[in-house]
Amino acid sequence: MKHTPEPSTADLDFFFDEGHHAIAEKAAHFASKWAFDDQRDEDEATLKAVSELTDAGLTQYCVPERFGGAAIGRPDGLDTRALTLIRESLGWSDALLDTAFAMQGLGSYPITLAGTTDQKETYLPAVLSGRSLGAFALTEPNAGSDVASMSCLAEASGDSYIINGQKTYISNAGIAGQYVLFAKTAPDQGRRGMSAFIIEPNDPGLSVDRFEVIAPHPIGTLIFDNCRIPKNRLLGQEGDGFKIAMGTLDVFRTTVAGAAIGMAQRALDEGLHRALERTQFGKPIFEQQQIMAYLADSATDLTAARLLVFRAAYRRDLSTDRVSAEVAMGKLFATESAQRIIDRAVQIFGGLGVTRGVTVERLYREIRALRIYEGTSEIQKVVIGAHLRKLAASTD
Ligand code: COS
Repeated sequence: MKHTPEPSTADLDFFFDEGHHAIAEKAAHFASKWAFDDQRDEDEATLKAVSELTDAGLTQYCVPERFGGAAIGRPDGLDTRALTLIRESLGWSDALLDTAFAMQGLGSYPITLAGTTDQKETYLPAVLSGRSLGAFALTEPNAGSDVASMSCLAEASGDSYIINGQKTYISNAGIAGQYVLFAKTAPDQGRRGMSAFIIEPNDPGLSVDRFEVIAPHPIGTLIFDNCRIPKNRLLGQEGDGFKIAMGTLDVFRTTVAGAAIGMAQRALDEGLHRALERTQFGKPIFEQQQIMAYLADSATDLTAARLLVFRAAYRRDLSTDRVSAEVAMGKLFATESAQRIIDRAVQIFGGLGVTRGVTVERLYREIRALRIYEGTSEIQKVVIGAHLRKLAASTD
């Protein structure tokens, strides 16, 4: 069995520039050294992850070159291929490690995208140095896929905004150094009434309620009770919130797919090794055609996923067009196929596959959320469908 992740730059070189190979190697090396610990405290493990990812030079890809980040891609943007390659290796290793990395990007990219120079200079260096962890607060108890139906309210009052409402399923809740919050400034205007803000952990009126998920990492609900923030924490203009959120997800949905590919690769490695080692009916179970077919299907799924995902990342980096449909296809196929690949690996392991502490059992829990967060599989199909409708209209 391979003990290191195998980055996608090896055989998909047509999608990559020279710098990508070194980034992928660095991430793979880091991921293979990182030790998973089942008994850990999630907050401490996340802080340790961010600190080590920073020291290893990986989080520099979460901040644009113009603000001290890595010199790759556009100087004022992020390189999707670099982020996706890094998450591929981190997903192979440990979902908490992957989430810790992803949040440094997801929780700061709206500032990169829409912040003033002052806002960028205040928040991005802290993300870059690992001093500040990021968080992205979009979802509410009653507004998940239907983002525009959110009810969290930000009312202007003199030189402040007063915020009331709740945000839930927020990774890094309680340990983030800055939260990007989406709230309504014009509640009667649907998505056009959404705005984005930067919230600091000590803002008066903010509290956090934590809960646990099947693959533990720091996550919880943010409660805003007359939370007052200065007006200069608005990102972009009032009403820009929906576009900032969608523009951010266009980058990070591809990286979620990268993490899914890494998890799937790990499951395929584990399943193949087990199938070759485990003997039943007098021969390795690999020789049973049903098991061989599982592995063949998994290898084919994984290869197709890698092609779709890195095509989306490549298009996002090189094209100025919206690439939401390609991104959606990548996330949809990579997360759904990773779930199938991991499920087959559990099946190959038999009873051992559902035993606590065995890697495929952990992967089985880790992959599940990726089909939901940053847009469910069903929402990805809505995005692809909307693209098809638009194509049909443009060729009529
Ligand atoms: N970049 C820039 N602008 C974008 C954009 C993007 N990626 N995606 C959409 N927009 C703009 C559109 O151009 C359109 O602008 P105009 O109003 O000027 O025409 C506007 O935003 C609305 O776009 P669209 O019509 O596609 O939005 P819908 O309301 O039909 O659909 C869905 C939105 C359902 C796709 C969206 O709400 C969604 O992605 N939901 C899932 C949310 C999610 O991922 N939650 C997870 C939280 S993070 S863990």
